[in-house]
Amino acid sequence: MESTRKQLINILEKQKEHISGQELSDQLNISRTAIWKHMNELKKDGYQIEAVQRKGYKIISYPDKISENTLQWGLETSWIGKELHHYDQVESTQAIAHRMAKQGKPHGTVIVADEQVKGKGRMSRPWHSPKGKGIWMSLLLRPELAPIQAPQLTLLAATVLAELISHYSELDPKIKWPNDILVNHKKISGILTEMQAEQDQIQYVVLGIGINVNQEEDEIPEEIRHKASSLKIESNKTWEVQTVIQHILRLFEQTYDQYLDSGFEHVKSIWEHYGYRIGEEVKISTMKRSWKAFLVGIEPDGALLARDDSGNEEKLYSAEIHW
Ligand code: BT5
Repeated sequence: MESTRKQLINILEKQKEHISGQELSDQLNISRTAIWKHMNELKKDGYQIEAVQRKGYKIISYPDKISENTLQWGLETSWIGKELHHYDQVESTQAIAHRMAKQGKPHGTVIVADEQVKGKGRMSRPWHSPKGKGIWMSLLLRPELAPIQAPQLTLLAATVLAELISHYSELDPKIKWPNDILVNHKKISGILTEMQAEQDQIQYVVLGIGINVNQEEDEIPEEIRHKASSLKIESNKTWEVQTVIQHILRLFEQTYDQYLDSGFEHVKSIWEHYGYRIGEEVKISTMKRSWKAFLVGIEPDGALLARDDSGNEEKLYSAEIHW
């Protein structure tokens, strides 16, 4: 059952003109005094509401502050973010998503935080997630896929982020295998996919997305400043975090549905279109050897395909690539 507040917001959102207190009270089946109290609460939350005598109420502007309501407002997705949890500060949205997965929360549940104090990357590396400056978000997915296909979801998510940046700015994003989004050779986003699986079936996947959005240069930790950046630094404009989250969720849903319908081929070609140094020669070292290779593209199991001078192709899962 939707809360009265949510229903009220829904009605106001659809309204082009003012709507009278009486009409709201009829539709929601609550008293006019209760409507008035809700309006005051909304104003406290940063909604600007115009109240005109004999005409009624109308929303003039929405709060800047991110909340569950404002994120869901106008989201227009069919399954992602139907259940959405927003926090001011968390240790890591990944941990919350795992907990929610175990509680049985549905496919498409989204966890967003303004700040993470123990944000993490792969192999427990730290992920810097300062307050209000970026997108720190985890998606809970329950795909009917085999565990071996899970890396495809990371690759898919990377294409969504690259497409989005490319669409909403003049920037030229690149996807560095396996999971970094670079702009002008600097990392502005990382993806962390964690999975719980039984032999041949994924139980759930927690897909963590971190994007540096509005940091200034001096807000990037000094030790990573040479290799990390933000959308703002690179584009010279401030981005509206909330709008970017909504775009990501919409495009993610669309891309994911298409992927389930028609397979990985489409994701692969978009990935390769944005792939960093794909089609170029790089130096690669593994435990066994070090050689020069031409990067061909990605494989359905998430491997990076490289070809050496004699035409031998090799699938790389973990190797040091001298980008
Ligand atoms: C990643 O790991 O790139 C995955 C990052 C995933 C973060 C999201 S945020 C929401 C969710 N909740 C979490 O707790 N995590 C996910 P990896 O490829 O291992 O990169 C980590 C490395 O990137 C670090 O060792 C630093 O060198 C660098 N780094 C740390 N914070 C950064 C930042 N904000 N921007 C760019 N680089 C960063």
